Amino acid sequence: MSLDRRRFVHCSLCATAGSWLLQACGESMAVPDEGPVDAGGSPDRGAGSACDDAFRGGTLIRTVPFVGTRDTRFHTKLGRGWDGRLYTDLSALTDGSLLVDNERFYLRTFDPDGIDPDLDRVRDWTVRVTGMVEEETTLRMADLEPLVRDQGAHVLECSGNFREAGFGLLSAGTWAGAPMSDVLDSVRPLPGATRVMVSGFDEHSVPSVGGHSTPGAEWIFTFDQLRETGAFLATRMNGELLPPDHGAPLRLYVPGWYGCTCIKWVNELRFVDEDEPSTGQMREFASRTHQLGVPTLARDFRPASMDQSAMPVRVEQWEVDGAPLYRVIGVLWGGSRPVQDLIFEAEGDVLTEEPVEVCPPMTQNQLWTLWQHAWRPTSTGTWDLYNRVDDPDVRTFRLDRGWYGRSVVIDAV
Ligand SMILES: Nc1nc2c(c(=O)[nH]1)N[C@H]1C(S)=C(S)[C@@H](COP(=O)(O)O)O[C@H]1N2
Ligand SMILES: [Mo]
Repeated sequence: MSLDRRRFVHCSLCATAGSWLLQACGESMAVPDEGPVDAGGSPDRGAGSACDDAFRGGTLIRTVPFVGTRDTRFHTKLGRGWDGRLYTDLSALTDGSLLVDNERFYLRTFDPDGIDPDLDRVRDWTVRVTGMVEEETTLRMADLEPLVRDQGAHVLECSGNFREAGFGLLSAGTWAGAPMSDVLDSVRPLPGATRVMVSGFDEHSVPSVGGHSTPGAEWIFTFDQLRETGAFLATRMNGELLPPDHGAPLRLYVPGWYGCTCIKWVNELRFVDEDEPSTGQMREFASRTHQLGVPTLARDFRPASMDQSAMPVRVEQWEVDGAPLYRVIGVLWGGSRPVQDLIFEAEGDVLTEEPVEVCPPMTQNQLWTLWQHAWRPTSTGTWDLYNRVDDPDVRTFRLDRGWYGRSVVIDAV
């Protein structure tokens, strides 16, 4: 078993178990703080036809399925309450369809049945502003509405995204919402207040099976983290009012951070100081957001930002000039600046590494960028596919550990 293959097997456990196992894979856990994430970029055009040269005049034979994916029903609501999931089929991403509509956008936790069904959420929802403030107040949607503006297209990923579900806990959409910086400006914190705990409604009548999800959805941020990421309280998604399952009427969105920080059904902003303990939600997601252990204080959590990530989402078998040629299509997302040096790694009998020409190039980090690669495997059999970024200045915590590795069986070369 080669080193890389072992990396794959190890980390497939990590991704599913998502606990201390990850740390068994990680050698160096010391990761510096992430800088600000660009806000306001525009959707990328994706892999355009100008990049299809290697396949021009060829014939598409078939789409090669990924192995090791459970028989997942995509775009279907599965389970209930906290355990409610909807997995997005990423293989459908193509030129010009980089956004996922609201019915297909991944779900992690369904609309809580503890919310009064007769409540008019837009009219009567309240957000309490509490803790270390000069005066505790209550915000209504009508107070936030004047602050709402377009926030552009962003990708959202569950930190517990995993191979067996086709990495379908990942989607992208356009958002509108009230900037947290404006909300912070409207509050007078007491001296000593340095952080905000954002809480969301989280009462479901059916407990999580096996206690996978613990009640309470709260994440604590420094004021600077909320300002610098361009965090906002989202009211709209893909041009529509936020759907109930996505947190209606109000959810936090933290560009560039994992979904577990993007609290849905927000109902409280609590101002706290440096001694505030971490929340149950933060502890539940500590390993999946690559913390050092499970810090007991909020201040010892590092930003739950997404490092630069990449993976194949579709492999097509073509016949070009009488010979098989494989078109590997993938996405690049996360990170804090566009990368130029993407590598495609295929590990079968041999390990091959080939530079990927991302075309059109990656220009922003908010939305994913499509890439494609013409691949000629040297032998039939099982191949494990990975990406790597050939730039020591780009942090790739998960890529380094094979998190997004995927496998295909090649039967013609
Ligand atoms: N109140 C509340 N907010 C929550 C959660 C939750 O269980 N309860 N799950 C979080 C997690 S883990 C993720 S990945 C995202 C998922 O958002 P989505 O279902 O809109 O895609 O919501 C986050 N916000
Ligand atoms: Mo998540």
